[in-house]
Amino acid sequence: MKIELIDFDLKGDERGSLIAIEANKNIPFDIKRVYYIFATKLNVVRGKHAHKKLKQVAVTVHGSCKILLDDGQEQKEITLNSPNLGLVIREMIWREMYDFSEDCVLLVLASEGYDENDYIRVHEEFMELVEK
Ligand code: T46
Repeated sequence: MKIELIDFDLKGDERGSLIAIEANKNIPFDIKRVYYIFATKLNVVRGKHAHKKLKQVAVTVHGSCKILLDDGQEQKEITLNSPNLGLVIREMIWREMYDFSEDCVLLVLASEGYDENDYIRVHEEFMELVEK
């Protein structure tokens, strides 16, 4: 599985840093929704699902966490610990997020609005679909 990481261009000067995110420029889709995950409790595993259509980019704008990606054949663990780095999570990829630092703010840019019908929440179902 190819891991797609976006290295955001850092606009830094003597005042500090700025990163600009733009749909179809440094993000490979139209951004229809933005959400962020924070104040995650110790030892919590979030995610544990795949999406049928949704594409996303995840950025730890503060702190760190780990993300496991599973395409049905291979699993890879990515540590996100920089606001400079965006992880692309495409459709039909099982994801789990864990080892959140106390101060982690995980920003997620999504290609579609929220749709519960787009979620695959059972791993066996996900495996059946990817094997088809
Ligand atoms: C994903 C990973 C990376 C909404 O009402 N609107 C939203 O846009 C989202 C994302 C969630 N919700 C509600 C649904 C649940 O009642 O917020 C609650 C927590 O959502 P969930 O349990 O799905 O959160 P995670 O962290 O397990 O998964 C989320 C995204 O849902 C998912 O698409 O890929 O982050």
